[in-house]
Amino acid sequence: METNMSACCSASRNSTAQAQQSDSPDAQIEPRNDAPASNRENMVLLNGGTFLMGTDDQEGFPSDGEGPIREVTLKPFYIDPCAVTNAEFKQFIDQTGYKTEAEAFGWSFVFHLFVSEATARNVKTTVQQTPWWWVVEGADWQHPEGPDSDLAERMDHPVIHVSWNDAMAYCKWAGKRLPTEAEWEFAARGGLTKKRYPWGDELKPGGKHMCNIWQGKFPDKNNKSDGYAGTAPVRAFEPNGFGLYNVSGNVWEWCSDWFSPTYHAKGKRDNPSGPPKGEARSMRGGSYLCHRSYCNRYRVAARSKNTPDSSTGNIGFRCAADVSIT
Ligand SMILES: [Cu+2]
Repeated sequence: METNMSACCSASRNSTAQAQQSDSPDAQIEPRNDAPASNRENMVLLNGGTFLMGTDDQEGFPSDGEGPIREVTLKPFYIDPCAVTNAEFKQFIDQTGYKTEAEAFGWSFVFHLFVSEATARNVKTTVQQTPWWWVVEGADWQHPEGPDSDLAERMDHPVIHVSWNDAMAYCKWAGKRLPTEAEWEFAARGGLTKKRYPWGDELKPGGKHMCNIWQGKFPDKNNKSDGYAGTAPVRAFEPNGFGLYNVSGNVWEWCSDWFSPTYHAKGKRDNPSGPPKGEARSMRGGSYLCHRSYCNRYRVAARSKNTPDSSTGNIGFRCAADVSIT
């Protein structure tokens, strides 16, 4: 089961696939006129300092490189309280005309239960190891379940079907950047030490749902007892101690680091930013598809990865920014 466990929550584009796009997707992007001065006020300023990163939790996946628990020190930084929404991403697209990689490739990965009968007839490819991921032509951020879907009632949900490269382009426009994995984990912990979740060690304190994950039998029956089968609005559920929403569950969030399961065991502990190169970028937080029986990665120390041009219906991002020294 180990293969399935490590792959259940994401699917990657085959490296042989070629997008009809110039080599650097964000090459044409100019920062918006009002960036960055006007867009810090809605961000959360975190003081950084030294915290305990990683876990040796029995529920964890040591092969993902969740451990060892180590002291990591961070400079102050800003981070968004929420993942980037469809409304915010639309503003970016409207101002720049940027074409996402899902649009350039002409398809993205959609979870099978969301695909309409009409769209399903055109699906030719599923992912062998993870057959619940379907290659849906015409699926992109504006059409999350394929060409016959839209964003109605979901403008306050996180944007999905965005690749790491797309997220970087958005950040460039917004005058922001992606958080490092260390910043993401520091922020997600909300000031707590060595806890499993952003709110503590118990998944449902007092029986209360704290995040958007899978309930039921994965991958065929989602009971939706947390209220959602797919994405939830970015401000659904309670924020953590730092005022961040949905760090656990809802959508995976891209981080700036290259992913390595081992690098950080010896790598630097002072503002670490990951290995100098790699094949996949780190993602954090887990998604609405995560379930304890399969992919228990909505824990705050859990990690995953995907290639920078991959997009799925359960990966989004939130932005961070430097604190300028004056
Ligand atoms: Cu998962």
